[in-house]
Amino acid sequence: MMKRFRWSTILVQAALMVVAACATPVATEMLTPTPEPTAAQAAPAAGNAAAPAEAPAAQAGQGRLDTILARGELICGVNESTRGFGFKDENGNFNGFDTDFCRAIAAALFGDATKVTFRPVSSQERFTAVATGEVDVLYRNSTWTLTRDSKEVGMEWVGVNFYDGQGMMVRKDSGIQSIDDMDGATICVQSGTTTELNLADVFNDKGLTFTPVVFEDAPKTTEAYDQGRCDGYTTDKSGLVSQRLSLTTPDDHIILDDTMSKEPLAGAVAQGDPIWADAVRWIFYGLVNAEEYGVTSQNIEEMKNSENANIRRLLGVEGEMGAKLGLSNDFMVKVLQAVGNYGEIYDRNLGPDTPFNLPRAQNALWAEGGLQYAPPFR
Ligand SMILES: N[C@@H](CCC(=O)N[C@@H](CS)C(=O)NCC(=O)O)C(=O)O
Repeated sequence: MMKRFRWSTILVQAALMVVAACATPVATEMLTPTPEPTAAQAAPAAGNAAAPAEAPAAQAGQGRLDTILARGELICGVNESTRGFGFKDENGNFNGFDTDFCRAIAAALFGDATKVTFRPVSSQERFTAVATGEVDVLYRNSTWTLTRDSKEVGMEWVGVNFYDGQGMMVRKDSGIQSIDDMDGATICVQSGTTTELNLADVFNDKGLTFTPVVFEDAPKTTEAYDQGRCDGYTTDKSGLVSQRLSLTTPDDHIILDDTMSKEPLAGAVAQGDPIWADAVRWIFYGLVNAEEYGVTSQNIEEMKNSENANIRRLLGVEGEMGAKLGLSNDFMVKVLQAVGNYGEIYDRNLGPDTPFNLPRAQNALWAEGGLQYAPPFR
């Protein structure tokens, strides 16, 4: 049986965190919500705003992988205000679960995880940044959907690194216990997200009315909710755990048990360059396989002597797996030395020793009842 994600437990633990996540309230700026659309108007295309008509194909004769190798560094589109996932600290350093996947790619390509420039991208602009080639890859709590996988948005998705779902935060003293208690509610939500679309779907399905108050970024959305302008605040549950910490009194707020959607958060590259997409995809699969085979950042040398053929292929001791992808055969050795396996990345950013202490839940390996399952290196 799969373990249930216990958001109430997480909240208590997350409340210990002092510094705000996902949003630093904008103290001086006027809050200017975009015109409040009706539920029906809120739905079309908001999750795919600013999408280009078509993704550019690889430059003549030179694919993205070659371009990046020639450039000598990776450019990775990330979040800068979601602590735990993608966050720019006081010193300008980027850290978080998503940013470690960027580092993994840099390690695979250059044997050096520092050869990456992090480019913060907003919800609205992220897919354009990928499709126009401004960034090589996107790791920014982005949900894989059909439309975003189509020519309309032009993404190629490269493996779900975090299975999430949309949630709703409300004030504890509101008496609200589930979304069913929210008829007529005003809900703070961020534009350019699946969140905005799901909100309309869920309330419409339940026959409930609501008024969305839409903001362009997380800090503005959080501040508006904190000021009491909305009865509820909705985004990915991971985002809510982060956002809640930036409220004046986090303990006064709860995340409801309702899960409003599936939010498979994944890396993405531009459509039209399967060589690059495969390289990124198999770096991710390598991280998951490494955890499955018990290969960690600490035991690589020992594991190179393993008689298990899966491990030998993963570490490039046997076979030519890297060469088939245009990478060195020991690319996963470099990745694992730099960032560790999937489980190590998870634990370092979200695990028991972090303020989040998010249970692996759906993000456990398939063999442990979760959904993380990587095809074989052979
Ligand atoms: N997974 C959803 C939501 C992603 C999203 O943009 N979430 C917000 C709420 S935490 C965010 O990351 N905001 C960061 C910001 O605006 O700085 C999607 O792909 O549309």
